[in-house]
Amino acid sequence: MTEHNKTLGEFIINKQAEFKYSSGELSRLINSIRLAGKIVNHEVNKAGLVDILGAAGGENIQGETQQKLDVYANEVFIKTLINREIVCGIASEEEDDFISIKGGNNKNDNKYVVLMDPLDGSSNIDVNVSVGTIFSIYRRVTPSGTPVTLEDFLQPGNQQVAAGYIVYGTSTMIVYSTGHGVNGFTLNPAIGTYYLSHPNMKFPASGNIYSVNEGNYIHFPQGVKDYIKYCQSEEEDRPYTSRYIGSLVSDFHRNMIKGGIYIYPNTSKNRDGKLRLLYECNPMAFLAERAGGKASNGFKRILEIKPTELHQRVPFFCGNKEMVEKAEEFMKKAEKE
Ligand code: AHM
Ligand code: MG
Repeated sequence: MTEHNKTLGEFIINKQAEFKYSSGELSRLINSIRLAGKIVNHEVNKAGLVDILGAAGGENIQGETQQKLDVYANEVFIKTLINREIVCGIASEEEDDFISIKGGNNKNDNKYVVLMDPLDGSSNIDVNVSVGTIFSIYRRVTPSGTPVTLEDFLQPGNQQVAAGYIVYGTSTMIVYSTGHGVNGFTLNPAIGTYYLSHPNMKFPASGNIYSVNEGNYIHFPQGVKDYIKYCQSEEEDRPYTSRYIGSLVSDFHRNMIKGGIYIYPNTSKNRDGKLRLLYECNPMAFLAERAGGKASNGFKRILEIKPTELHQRVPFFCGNKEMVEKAEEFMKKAEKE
């Protein structure tokens, strides 16, 4: 069988032995995420039919109340994860607090915690632009048999055992890593099967795309302003191309394939930027590093930041290693001046 004929199901089974805690539970956990992704994909693809099927908050023709898609995605992922009895806790962008989950025998002996953004970039749905799900998986640090605590969720990103995203785009793809490389699978919607379409994804050696919301330029730190001017200057292989979808998963996905940097910096209005450390930046940073890229807050590695709050925000510079290092150089220089 060639790599490209391989389905995600087969790939998970083949790779299970590579994983250091290979009890099969992590494989089942990834399986439940791929299933929830299919359900959400089905719903996201119907979003344009809102006038026919009913808007969020209203009733559809069957008399069912329509939910906002991000709330729907949150419920689907939570239900699917709870059903498998592998996860002892879930934190979500859609939930103020974490959820504690008991195992099948009513004991607190499940091993994994999942942190997720069930539908990132959901404001893009109304205009038919790609959105995504982001997930991050850790082993709990508190003793098995006790309920999970905040400590299980506030682990630095370098403790992640797996992370990934689903992009609901022109095709639906799941891209994830359990620590050994990053692999991408494309959904064949006709038969509901994901195929390995992007084995061992790597950022190209150099990149020429920068992705940042330049509308906020006036509020950016001097280092980011200087880096943007550098990207736009006519020297060597520059000016670079500017591409910004405003959907982190899609911007990251494009930059990993084509070579680029994504920046959501701190601004004079938002001291810590906009993106969330635990379920947006850490999983993307984990994938970036596994794909030969880099992720930083402008000064230090994202994966080494010790979280203090579930929903904490962090400035985010992520993409080709060289490009992130260059941006860091400008940040450092501007700080000294
Ligand atoms: P969300 O979690 O509320 O959807 O916000 C996250 C999104 C990212 O996907 C995207 O990169 C960013 O917000 C865009 O923000 P902005 O519109 O400020 O550029
Ligand atoms: Mg989000």
